[in-house]
Amino acid sequence: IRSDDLSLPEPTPEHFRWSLLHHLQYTVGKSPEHASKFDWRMALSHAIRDRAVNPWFASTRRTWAEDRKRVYYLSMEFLIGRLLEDLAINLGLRDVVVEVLDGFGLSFADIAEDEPDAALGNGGLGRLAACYLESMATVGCPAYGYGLRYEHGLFEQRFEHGRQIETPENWLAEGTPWDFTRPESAYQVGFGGEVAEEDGHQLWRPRSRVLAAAHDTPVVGYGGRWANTLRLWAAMPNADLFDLARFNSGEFAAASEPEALARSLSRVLYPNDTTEGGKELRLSQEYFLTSASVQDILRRYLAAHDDLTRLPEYVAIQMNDTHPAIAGPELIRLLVDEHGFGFDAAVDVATRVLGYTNHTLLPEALERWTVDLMRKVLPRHLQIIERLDTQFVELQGSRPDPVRLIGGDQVNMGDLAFATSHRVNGVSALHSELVRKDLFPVHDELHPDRIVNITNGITPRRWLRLANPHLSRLITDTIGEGWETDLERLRGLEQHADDPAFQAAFGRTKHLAKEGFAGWLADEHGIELPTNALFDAQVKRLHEYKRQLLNILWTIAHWQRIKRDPGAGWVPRVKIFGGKAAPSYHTAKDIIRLINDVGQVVNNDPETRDLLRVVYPPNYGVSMAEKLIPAADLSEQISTAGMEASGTGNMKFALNGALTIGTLDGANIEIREQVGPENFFLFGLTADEVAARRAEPDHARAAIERSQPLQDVLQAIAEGTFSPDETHRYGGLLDLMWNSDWFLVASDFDAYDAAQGEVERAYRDPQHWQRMAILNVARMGYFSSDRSIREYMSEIWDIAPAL
Ligand code: 26Q
Repeated sequence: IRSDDLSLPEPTPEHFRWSLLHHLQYTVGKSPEHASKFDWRMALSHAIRDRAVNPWFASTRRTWAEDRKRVYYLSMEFLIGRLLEDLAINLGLRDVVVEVLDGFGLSFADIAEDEPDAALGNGGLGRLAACYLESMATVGCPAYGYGLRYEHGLFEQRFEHGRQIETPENWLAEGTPWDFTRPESAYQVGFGGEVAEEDGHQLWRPRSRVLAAAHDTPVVGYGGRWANTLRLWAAMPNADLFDLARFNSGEFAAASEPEALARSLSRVLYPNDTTEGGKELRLSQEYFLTSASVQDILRRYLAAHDDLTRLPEYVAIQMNDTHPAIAGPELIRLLVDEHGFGFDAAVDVATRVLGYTNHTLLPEALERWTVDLMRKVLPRHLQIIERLDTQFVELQGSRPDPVRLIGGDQVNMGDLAFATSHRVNGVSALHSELVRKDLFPVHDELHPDRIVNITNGITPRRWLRLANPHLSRLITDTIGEGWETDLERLRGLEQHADDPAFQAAFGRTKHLAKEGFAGWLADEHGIELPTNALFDAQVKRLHEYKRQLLNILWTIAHWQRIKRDPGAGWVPRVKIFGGKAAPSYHTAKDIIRLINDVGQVVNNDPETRDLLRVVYPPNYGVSMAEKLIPAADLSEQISTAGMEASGTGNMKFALNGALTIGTLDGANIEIREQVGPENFFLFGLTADEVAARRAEPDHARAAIERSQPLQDVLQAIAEGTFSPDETHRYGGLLDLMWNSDWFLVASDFDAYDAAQGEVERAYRDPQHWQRMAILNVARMGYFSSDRSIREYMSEIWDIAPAL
């Protein structure tokens, strides 16, 4: 039987209805009378998944038949969210699905909402990997995503008395319909032990081995013309780890301990979005992902080729930050120790295969592992890194203070990743420039062509078509179909920006999205919102550099002003916050609590509650973003200049017609260039000015003393206005404000206040506002992740699209 003989008939409503009932009965084991929402969701997911298989097979077969180069995207994080509606849209099945479900009295939206998010990531870096997977499938780039199949994704957040409480996330509790388990694709990953020398060769004898088992999810591009694979590794104990003798003698827990330790490699995602220094488990997770993936890549290559010197013609490996940067040493190790390569030849092949994307300049976020830990976990790799370090120092000639891959007692993973890659990229124009000047100046001098910029992008399928059906329909009605895969076509909206009828229609889509979000907030959290208000949103991980503190301090100032003059014609505002703090990041948690405390007071103030609300729905993630972003009027992108590598939330908001209030940071700069400076609320110090201001002694105190509104705000906090039961609750934050303020909240406060005044004025003129919002949507085509991926393909991977 050929696979073609099994291809499915056209997805007519009749056939799809049959398929749904078939899966309900034979996959889920339920009859329609007894099926729960969960049962229907599983049956529906399987019926849709069936339709992914043929494009998936066809793409795989073509890649083999044409012996194409493939890209392997290695990432510790894939922040996927839900998949049901994404697949339905990309396979062109959404309308059929709605119709068939309707026939059973079921709502697609309701069933889709039942799916838990796959939250296998922290934030921007993980979501970028998910957007890139979807774009690679859409543009026809043969690709695999490699990651870990965490049992527990990013923790769930709730608030108790305004404070963040974390609970374990459990997305696999009820099983996932999307993955195909591949027990036959399993690899041994070694840890610890020693390196022995045997007739001139180094031989690593690991102390223990853990099995990596593959779970595959098809990733279908828009239109269903191409599909790739997301391969997630699950850690499985080797059978010999279970000590049957101990078990039989009654030591049940002890008998299972080694098994539990092995499984811990894919147990839980680390919840920090900067580094967790010195943690053996984290390093082991990184190696587990990398080793299993590199073994799989070589196995696939050797199934069709025998000459490993030609690997770079067929394989590109992209490292998503330094988390998989052990890929360089691992590839060199396999080539030297198992395939007879000389060291230099192995380094040459590895370097031509590898690329490294940098996502951060924050010094505390650059990964470093102590030499002792490296030696303990990966002794052979340490030898290889030592040799690379020696060569790298030699390359620097007589430079007095050479850059080291191993400095003092630490292995610098950024320098290692740079030295073993043929391309290193930053994620926005400004960021790439700072990567060149501040992070890797010496590397850049040695390899002037290595650093390139690839500005981030977002997939318009999920972030416009799926998330914002009302606006999507208006766009299609106005400029026709095709913008989903050719986002520059949104330019066609420019000519309608001054048309009052179009402005009104555009305004209605925004209002519908606001009602959608408000309805969800009421159902899910019992919070009622006025939908005539300006929705002002800052949603992202909590970080001092992202300056949620600046936002909430301004909110207090605004509240104080309204109270002083309630009749001054204020624009009603809803300040929306969302985001999680790393569990051990105490300052970030204080800021969360302050936001919630301010909300308590402001929302219950009868003088102001029609004009100002502060809401902070807990557990922000991909699915909440899909509801909130289309509803926003104003997007807060207010990081200290020079600190946000790119941002991608900024792009999602602007694409959905929110105006940005923002600093000259990351991709904000390019967004402002694209949409036009007159359609963007700019404020704040530039990256250069930030550096200069930090050098001024007592800049914080000086800035506070210049600003009466800021003094009033800080005084209200100090007096316990928002913590009446505990006056000194925010002593720590206030001390930071007065005495250090590394992130220049005080220095930028007045400029931010002025920009918010501009926002207020602009919003009072609905036609003017609508026009600016339309022009934002029309000019965001550049930020499609399809554009980013095409740049990776030509600038880094040297892969031609298969479509
Ligand atoms: C590393 C080691 C140990 C534990 C955790 C980590 C870790 C995990 C996640 C370090 C960093 C991250 C995530 C970083 C991140 O999300 N960076 C963001 O990447 C986006 C995509 O490029 C950018 O848009 C954002 O500007 C950047 O902050």
